[in-house]
Amino acid sequence: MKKMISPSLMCGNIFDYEKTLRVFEEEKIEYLHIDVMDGHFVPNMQFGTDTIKQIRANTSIPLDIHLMVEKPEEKLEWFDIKEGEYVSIHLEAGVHAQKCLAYIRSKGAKPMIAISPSTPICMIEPLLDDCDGILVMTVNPGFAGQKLIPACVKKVKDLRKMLDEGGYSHLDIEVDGNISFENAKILSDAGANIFVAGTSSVYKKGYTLAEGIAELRRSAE
Ligand code: S6P
Ligand code: MG
Repeated sequence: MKKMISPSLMCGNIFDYEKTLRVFEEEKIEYLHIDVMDGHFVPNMQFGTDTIKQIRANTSIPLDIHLMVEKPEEKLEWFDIKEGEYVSIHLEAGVHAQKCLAYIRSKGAKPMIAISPSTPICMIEPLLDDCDGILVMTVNPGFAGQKLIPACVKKVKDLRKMLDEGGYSHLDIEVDGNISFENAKILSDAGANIFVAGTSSVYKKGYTLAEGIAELRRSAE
């Protein structure tokens, strides 16, 4: 499967977004990871709907919107989801995951189900037909700069096996949280193919953005 990079915009400095986006475009990054936090599902807040619309209007990079919000079924319409974007909702965020995934797909976008570290992979089995991918959180959602929870590596491996055995090997596995150069290699070997890049790689001190991207690509191959 093609290995893809999705840098998290929230890890950058808001005053540098313009420059950051131009570098991401030059480096041909595949997706731009947009974290949305509501202060309820996670103890933090991030990116509102108008900001997302402005970001979309100012870059050709397709968005990868990670919704860490309660009751996404009540909020999806606010985002004006576009064709070709990835949109992930958390299984833990409500009881209407299937309905949300179907709505995302009806917009021509690619639905993903996201799972927090404590959620077992068997929980998403009934949703596989409704998804284009699974976002496996490798830290508890809410903040950048955390340490990867080691059990998540086995989870990715087990998930890739479950997908392969069930006829779902075409589904993407995205990993998010402390995707350092070292962890990217480990998770790539485990079966992940989309890597959310944050403070642990692309924005790492001592690297330019372009250097961080190149190093992450090497690690994930
Ligand atoms: C965290 C969020 C993530 C972070 C990313 C930060 O809740 O969903 O997308 O932005 O994980 O990267 P790092 O390398 O600082 O963990
Ligand atoms: Mg995220």
